[in-house]
Order: sequence, then C-alpha cells, then structure tokens
Amino acid sequence: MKYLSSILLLAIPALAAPSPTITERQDAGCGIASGFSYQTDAKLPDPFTSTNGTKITTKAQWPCRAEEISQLFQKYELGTLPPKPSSVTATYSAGSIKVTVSDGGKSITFSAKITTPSSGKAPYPAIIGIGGVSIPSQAGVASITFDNDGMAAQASKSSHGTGLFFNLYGSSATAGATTAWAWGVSRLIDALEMTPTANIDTTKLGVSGCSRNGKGAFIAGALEPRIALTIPQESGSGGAACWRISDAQKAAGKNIQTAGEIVGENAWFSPNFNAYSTKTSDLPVDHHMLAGLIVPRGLFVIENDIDWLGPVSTTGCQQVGQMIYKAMGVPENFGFSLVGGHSHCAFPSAQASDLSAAVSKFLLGGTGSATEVSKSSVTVDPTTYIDWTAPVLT
Ligand code: MCU
Repeated sequence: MKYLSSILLLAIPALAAPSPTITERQDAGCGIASGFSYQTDAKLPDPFTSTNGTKITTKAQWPCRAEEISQLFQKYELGTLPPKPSSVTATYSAGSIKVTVSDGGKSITFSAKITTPSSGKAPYPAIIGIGGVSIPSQAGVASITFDNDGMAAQASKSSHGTGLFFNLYGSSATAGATTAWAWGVSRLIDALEMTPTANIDTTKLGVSGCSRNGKGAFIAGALEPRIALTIPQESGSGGAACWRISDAQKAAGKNIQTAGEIVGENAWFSPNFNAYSTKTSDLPVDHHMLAGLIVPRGLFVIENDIDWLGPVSTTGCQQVGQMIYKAMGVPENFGFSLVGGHSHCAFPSAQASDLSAAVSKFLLGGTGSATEVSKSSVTVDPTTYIDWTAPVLT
C-alpha cells in the first residue's frame, strides 16, 4: 500500500518533470519493496516488473522503478552511493578546478584539468573523461580529466578501501571503485555548477572512458542524472556486457571475462557483489538495466569484438537495454556501435559519424540528427536471453 501511494505521489511531479533527481525519487518513497526476494533466473531480469510485483505500464511509473533499480544495483553489486555531502567548495585557476568536499568532520580535495576547445562558444559543453578521454575530441566541446584512480584505487582486488573517497567515508564503505568514481564525478559537477569562471555549461555534460574506465563511465552515467550523454567505450564485462550472457558465453567455451573472474581481478565492484559473482542468476539486476537508469538521457555505447569483452554479451545485453528506450518512446536517444578489427581503445573512424551525431544532439544544443543506432559485427537474437516482452508504455 505504502508503495502504491508512493507511485501516486510521484506521478504528478513525474508528468511535469520526467527526470526527477535521485533525492526526489527517494523522498517520494520509491525503493525496494519490503519482503522482496528474487527468484533465481538465468534469463535477464524484467525491467518492467517492480519489486512488489506491479507491472510497469506507463512512462510516469518509470522514475520510481528506476529508483528501485538503482537501489538494487547498490545493494547487490555497486555498494552504497552516498548522497551529496554537507559541503562542496571549488576554486578555478589556469585550466584546473580544485574541489574540496567535507562530510562528517573530514575533508578531501581533488583537482581536474579542463581543456577548452578552440572553436565554439563559452560556456562550453564538456565531456568528463574517467581517467581521461580516449574518443576523438569533438569540435566545440571541452574535455575534463577526472582522476578516478585517486578517488578509488584500481590496482588489484585489495585496492578496495584505498583512495580519497574512502578517506572520507572509511575503508569499510561498501562502494566499489566504479561507484566511488561516480560519486566523485557528481562532486566535480557540483563544483562546475558553482564556478562560472570555469566556463563549462553543466546542462551539456557527457561522460566517457575506455575499458575499465568505460565501466566507470557507464556507471557514472547511470548514477548521476546531470549527465546528458553517457559514452562508455569498450567497457566489456562490468560495463556494457550482461553478467548472465557472459556466463553463458563462457560455458560455451569463449575466453570471456565473467563476474567470477572480475571480483578476483580488481576492486571495481562492491564486496556485496562477491557472493553473487558465481551465481549471477540470483541477481535481481543485470547490465541491460543500466540503460534503464539513463533513459531518457543520451546513451552511446561503443564496443569492440575482442573475446574478453564479450561481443555477443555486449551486443545482446544492450539490445535488451534498447528495449527500455523504445518502451519509453525515445529510441533515438540510444546508440550501440560495435566495430571490431582494431586494438583495444583505438577508436575506429567507422564510428566517428554516429558518435558526432550523438554529441551534436546532446551536447551541442540539440541541432544534431542522431537517430537510433544499433550496429554490431555479431548477430544476436536478444529474445534468447529474456523470458518477458517489453510493453509500449503509455
Ligand atoms: C575491459 O576492461 C578491462 C578488463 O575488464 C580487464 O579484465 C583487463 O585486465 O583490463 C581491461 C582494461 O582496462 O584494459 C585497459
């Protein structure tokens, strides 16, 4: 009952403003239904069924379901994303923004380098690069380098608890490195918002990163609603791939990264995830649902055909993610492009025009003509991986 009234409460603001902030969603009482337990399923979880069993039939229901999905990701896989802390201050000087964040009597400081473009008009749209940007620079768009390794280390599995984020929240905070990076990107955006001399238009922000940092870019886009365009590049498992499909591919003999491998390799995910890494069928989420946290904002997923990344898994997973964009009536805001035959993180020219169209549409004032992109060198039937059908939401 509490849950149903929460949906009704949310429905009115949701119609006026389709993308309520995370705090607004939480304030509206949206979240995992009490007593929820997930029935193990080797197929991808149904994004359109809430944890209390309610079917999602309208677009107005989506923000509340998205809040549930965010909480499920945090509980099972990502760890807790702390809310905006009590104090964020910033100063800008000579192409660098310095951010100081205080919470619970502790403080951390980090800096990010801002490179403004030689063309275009200030304040500039910008792409925040997790560990730097490795897609081609885009005319009229600034780039901002976010030092993710300093925020949460990713040297090995035992990196969990090391980095600025953990200096603030303690080494036993449950956030995996990717969640800590997403939190840091949010604080960087807070800082940009309060610093007009940095010359960045915070309503036109993209996030990108390649490989391990692409996992971070995808998760930052999913957890931070102020990001207008999310561009994960060759993120593979833990990013664009679905855990379940990667497990199926591994079982079929592929040399592919799986959840079981990833938790032993690095600290990208929460210790909460360890218990599920060898039984991904028990997870109430999978990575098609990251698209459900980003919709209706721009998403352009770049992939490669390297076995370890899981070309069938990334293609199938994001084809299912695309179903959420279609259901929400915004198929043109989604793009997936897998072009193979090049080295890891080397952006091939074949993807340039689709990328520029997405940048033009979401970062350069909506003048671009981005349309739904769904390209891959592998053929996958996404219905193999689901046992539900996507509704057309009214
Ligand atoms: C694709 O991202 C990772 C991959 O998950 C790791 O298993 C491997 O060690 O490193 C990749 C990477 O970040 O390459 C730069």
